[in-house]
This record gives sequence, C-alpha cells and structure tokens, in this order.
Amino acid sequence: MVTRGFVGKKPGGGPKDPTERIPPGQHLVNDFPVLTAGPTPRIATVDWAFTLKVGPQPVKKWTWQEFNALPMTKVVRDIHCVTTWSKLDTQWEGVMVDDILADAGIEPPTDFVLAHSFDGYSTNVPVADMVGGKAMVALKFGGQPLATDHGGPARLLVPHLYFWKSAKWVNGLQFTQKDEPGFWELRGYHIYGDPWLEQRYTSD
Ligand SMILES: Nc1nc2c(c(=O)[nH]1)N[C@H]1C(S)=C(S)[C@@H](COP(=O)(O)O)O[C@H]1N2
Ligand SMILES: [Mo]
Repeated sequence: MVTRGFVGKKPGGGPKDPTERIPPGQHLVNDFPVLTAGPTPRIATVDWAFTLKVGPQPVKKWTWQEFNALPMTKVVRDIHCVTTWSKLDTQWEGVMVDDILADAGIEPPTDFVLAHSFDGYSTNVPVADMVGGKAMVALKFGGQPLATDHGGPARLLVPHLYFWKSAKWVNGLQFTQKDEPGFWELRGYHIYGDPWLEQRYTSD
C-alpha cells in the first residue's frame, strides 16, 4: 500500500513545504522591494477615479467613495517578481474584478483586458486570469491603506502571474478584442508571464 506519508500534499491545498511554493529561478524575501519604471505618481483620493471600458467606450466610472462601497474581499497570496524575488502569504484587501463587473452589470465582452495606470503604465491579462476570484483591485496591504510606493491608493493584484502584471496606481480596466501587449510586454517581457513556467521574456 502506498500512503501519502510525510511528503503528501494538503488535500485540495497548495504544497505543504514553503520551499515548494517558490517557483523555479526565484528566491524568498521577507522585505517588500519597490519596483517602478518611472516617477511615482501621487494621487489624492479626491482626484482618484476608476473607469471600466469596452474598447474605447467607457462603461462605468467610480469615484474613490463609490469604489470603496463595493464588496471588499481579503486574500492571502504568494507573489513572484520577474527580478527573482518571491514573497509568501502577502495579505491584501480590495474589490475582486468579479465584483467590479457585477456592479457595472456586464459579462466580459471579449477575452482580453488591458489594465491602465495613472503613470501611463499598462499591462495585458486574459479575462480568464481576471475573473473567478483570481484578481482584485487592492486598496489595502497587511491591513493598512496601500502605500504610495506600492501603488496606493489602489493597484491591480494578479498574484498567480509575475508581479509586473499587478499594475500599481491602477485607474481602469479595458476589454480588448486582441491580447494587446502593455508597457513591459512591449519591452521584451512575456505576453502571459506564468512564474511556474518561467515565462520571463518574450522568447520563453
Ligand atoms: N503603474 C505601474 N505599475 C507597476 C510598475 C510600474 O512601473 N508602474 N512596475 C511593475 C513591476 S515590474 C513590478 S515587479 C511590480 C512591483 O510592485 P512593488 O513595487 O509593489 O513591489 O509592480 C508592477 N506594477
Ligand atoms: Mo518587475
């Protein structure tokens, strides 16, 4: 008889051993590095707005106050940056993309999304990776309002893809017909970015 023994996995859960939670080519960090391509935008919450678009067409726009009235969800996730650091059990609170779409009263009209940010940054994510509890617009980290350096007031969180997909200072999601490369995807990074498959660069 073969038993699950000491190396068995938790039923239905992730791997037991923290080292098994570090994707290939990554190492564990305990601090929270800051990585930003350009200057850090400082957005007062009175000036903040979040717009959902289908192609060029705005579908719904929320103020900070309106966005904060949406259902809030807490998640604990491991995150993986393409610069090789991984951080385990990070705590986030925000609005699931599912709840944003529900509030707008739409079903995904295309298969792809471009996330846009106040600093002009963008990143593309398939709809399948944004819905079903996989992604949120995070307003809090570790129980505190999200720090400006880490994307506050709000950032996208798509933790199962490399962290460049988690657009900081996010100000909108746009459904697109095609998978349109964003800022880093146009500059040599992988179009999808699965850390477990080491999809770091375009050719990976
Ligand atoms: N708006 C915006 N979002 C961004 C970036 C950026 O430069 N601008 N950098 C990306 C990259 S490459 C990474 S690794 C993570 C870093 O997030 P952190 O600074 O909170 O660690 O943010 C991503 N989101
Ligand atoms: Mo990054």
